[in-house]
Order: sequence, then C-alpha cells, then structure tokens
Amino acid sequence: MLPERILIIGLGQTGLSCLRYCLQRGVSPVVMDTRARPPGAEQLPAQTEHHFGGLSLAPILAAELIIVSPGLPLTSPELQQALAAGIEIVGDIELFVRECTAPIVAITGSNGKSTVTTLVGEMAAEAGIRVGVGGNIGIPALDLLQRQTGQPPLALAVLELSSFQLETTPGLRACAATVLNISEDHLDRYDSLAHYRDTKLGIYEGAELAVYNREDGETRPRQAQAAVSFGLDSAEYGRMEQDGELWLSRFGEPVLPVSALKIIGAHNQLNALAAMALADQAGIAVDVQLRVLRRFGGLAHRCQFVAEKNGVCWVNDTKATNVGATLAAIAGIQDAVSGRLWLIAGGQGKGQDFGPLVPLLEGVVAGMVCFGQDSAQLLQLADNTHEVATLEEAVAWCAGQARPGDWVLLAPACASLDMYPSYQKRGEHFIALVEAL
Ligand code: UMA
Ligand code: ADP
Repeated sequence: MLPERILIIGLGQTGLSCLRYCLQRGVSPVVMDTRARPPGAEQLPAQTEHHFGGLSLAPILAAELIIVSPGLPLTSPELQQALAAGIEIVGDIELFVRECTAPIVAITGSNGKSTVTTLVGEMAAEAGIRVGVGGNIGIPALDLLQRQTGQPPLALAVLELSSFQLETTPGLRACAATVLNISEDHLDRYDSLAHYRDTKLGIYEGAELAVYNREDGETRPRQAQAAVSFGLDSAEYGRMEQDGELWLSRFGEPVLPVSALKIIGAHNQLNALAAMALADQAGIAVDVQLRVLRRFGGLAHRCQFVAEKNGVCWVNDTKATNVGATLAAIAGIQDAVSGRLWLIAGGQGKGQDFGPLVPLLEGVVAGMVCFGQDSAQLLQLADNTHEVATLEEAVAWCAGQARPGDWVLLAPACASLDMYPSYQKRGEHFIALVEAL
C-alpha cells in the first residue's frame, strides 16, 4: 500500500515512470526537480503540485515517502534532513522489487551491463519465458509492471542496475545477481573507488546466487553466500582449448567455440559467460542459451562497425563512457587492425584517472584526438595527442591522418553530457559525420 503523501524528486525517465505508477494506484504525488524546466514537465497532469528549480524543504518534510531519481545523490542537506526526520527515501527499483512477484536477475558492473542484460533477456524470451527487461538499460523498471495490467504476470525480470539505483534499493533479493567488473567511474559522485565498489556489491545482498568475475577480485561477494564465478581460465564458467580451438566452457565441458560468437573481444567472452551463469540459475536450458549466443550481434553504439571509407575502418564505441570500457574496446579490436589505430576520446571524465590509457598511447594507438570538457587532461597524457573543439573536427583530423588499412575508434572514456543529451546522440553524430566523408 502506498501512503497518501508521496514526493517524487527528479522528473526524468524515472520520475515520469514513478508518476505513472502512483497515479495508477490512485495516489497523486507532489513532484520536484532541481532544474527550472525538467524534461517531461509537459507530461504532468494539470493539477499536479510541483516545485521546480531547487529542492524545497517544506514539501520534502511534509512527505511520508520520497521517491528519488538515480541522478540525484542523497547527500544534499535537504534529503539528509528528511532522513533525519525518519522519512523513508527509496528509488524506483525498490518500489519494483516490493511489487514484483517474479524472480529477478540483477546485473551491475562498471561495463558490460547492457550487453549481459540483453543476452539474459533474449535467452529467457527464446526459452518462452514471459520476461521483462529494464532498469538502467533505459526502460524504467516500474513500466514493466504497468505493462502487466490485464496480462499474465511476468515470470522473470532481468534488471540492469546502476550503483545510483542500488543506493536506494535496500529490499533487492535477486535469484541471481552479478557484479561484472569494477573500474573507475562516477568518482564525481563517490568519494572513493571503494565507496563506488561497495555500493555495487550491495546487489549481492540476499541474492540466492552471486555470480562474480574471477578475473576481478573486487567483484567477489564479501559475505558467505552461494556463489559461482566466470573467467578466462577453464574453471566453472570459463574457456578451454579443444582440438586447437578456444571454447566457452561450463564446469570443464566445452560448449561453444569462441569463433561462433559474433561479439568480439575477451570482454565479450566474459559477458557471454556471465550471461550463461545467470541464465542457468534462471532455469534456462543450455541449448537455448547457446542459440542466442551464436546469433547475438551486439548492441548499437558498442564497438559498432560504421563504414569503410577510403580503405579506413571507422568504429563507434560511444558507450565507452569510462577508461575501463575504452581499454576493453581497444583490446577487442586490435587484432583486426592491420594498419594503425586512431582514437577519438573526450567529454566528462567524472573524476577518473586517465593514466591507464598511457601504455596504449605508447603502444597500439598511433594517435589520439581529444575534445570536450576534460580534453586538457587527455592531451597531456602523451606526445601523440591532439586537441580539437568538436567531434566534427576530431573526425576530420583522423580522416587526414589515416591511410588505407588504418582504423579509427570513437571510444571516448568519458560521458557525453557536456556536449550531447546522451551517449546515443554522440554516436549518431559520429555515424553521420563518418557517412558524410
Ligand atoms: N537531475 C537534476 N535534477 C533533478 C533530477 C535529475 O539535475 O532534480 C539531473 C541528474 O543529475 C542527471 C540527469 O538529470 O544528470 C538525469 O537524471 P535522472 O535521474 O532524471 O535520469 P533518468 O532520466 O530518470 O534516467 C535514469 C538513468 N540516469 C541516471 O542514472 C543518471 C538512466 O541511465 C536510466 O536508463 C533511466 O533512469 C531508466 O532507469 C542512464 C545513465 O547514464 C543511461 N546511467 C548511468 C550510467 O549508466 O553510467 C548511471
Ligand atoms: P554498460 O551498460 O555497463 O555501459 P555495455 O554493455 O553497454 O555496458 O558496454 C559499454 C562499453 O563497455 C562497450 O562498448 C565496451 O567498450 C565496454 N565493455 C563491454 N563489456 C565489457 C566488459 N565485460 N569489460 C570491460 N569493458 C566492457
């Protein structure tokens, strides 16, 4: 049962889904956003009490329940006062888990979340399971419940969860939960990498099975609980050689040659193994899992081949919004590059250390062109860097440097929000620029 006095803070995709959820249950919430003109304001029913342009204390303290969007940290003085006053603050995922009767597969990590979430969702659908896929992947979780109205309930929910969402989801009890990997990200919101990691590890709380990455000790659950691992050796979910070929394996049994995967790179083999472990726990047959793994061509904007122009291959990995993803993208494509590799990077660095890019700039990357808010930090990493003002100029610079056989990779290691509304828009702009060459 929802209380009468609900306050929704944040009116992006999440806030709007919370609004729909409350209205459907007969509660008219108050809405607040720190922005003067938040996106979605035009969708508010006329009579909705709203407060835009800041956090107003009076309506905050008048609420019985506050539903806060993932983009807003709980550290503001106003929300701290609400907590001190004993007012419950939750996120949309908490409301979802309280109502969802289906088992939940929960996926977090610094990178690979959307890929693994999509794989598990496709495996479940292929198995004929009534599955809902949502969360940070871009479909607000509560909308999965709304769609159920008048239909049989979901039999499985597959949720991609960000650390922001996990902060406000104390009630998650997943049937299978994974932290795929941990690398620096969102250090503009967390005071340390340890704080960011601990928030992510919260996904294992109460999980029936924890699925962790043997290659990355930071992903191991801290408490004693049922757990299984994936990695690049032959243990549990892993890889092994058979007849001179590398295979994905389950508990020592080879099940799929790596060459049968369309998604490239060791990072995607790890993603495939994680998806298998999660799907096993969700009761999805192995042959069904393998069918999906054989056909899955990857998501748009992740190491997406755009075009070959004048003998130069252009690749869009705009979703590489942190250094770890950029490293994985380069490791994934470098074997395919016969000539030189040019990197386009930049945007909002979110407090990350760009240092791990240096060995690449001194090795496999011929040159890096950088742009955006934190380009000065990227520029000073090595001698073979060049700064420009826009993505147009970056593409033009690479087109001028590259010779037939070379590759150009957009893998920015940064968020796009200083110059674009989303990483997708940055990727679409890149594709249009490359196509126009
Ligand atoms: N904001 C304000 N004032 C407010 C509320 C929000 O300035 O009062 C700002 C936030 O700081 C943020 C932006 O508005 O920069 C969007 O925040 P939001 O909470 O309104 O976002 P939504 O539109 O609801 O989208 C959120 C997720 N966004 C974030 O967590 C920032 C989306 O993930 C997610 O797809 C969506 O819910 C549905 O669940 C996006 C994302 O970038 C893809 N996630 C981060 C990531 O993957 O690294 C965590
Ligand atoms: P997320 O949803 O966590 O951002 P995606 O599946 O959308 O992850 O992939 C985003 C980018 O992260 C990819 O383009 C790729 O460069 C990188 N990536 C994907 N999977 C992994 C992984 N397992 N480890 C490291 N990097 C990865």
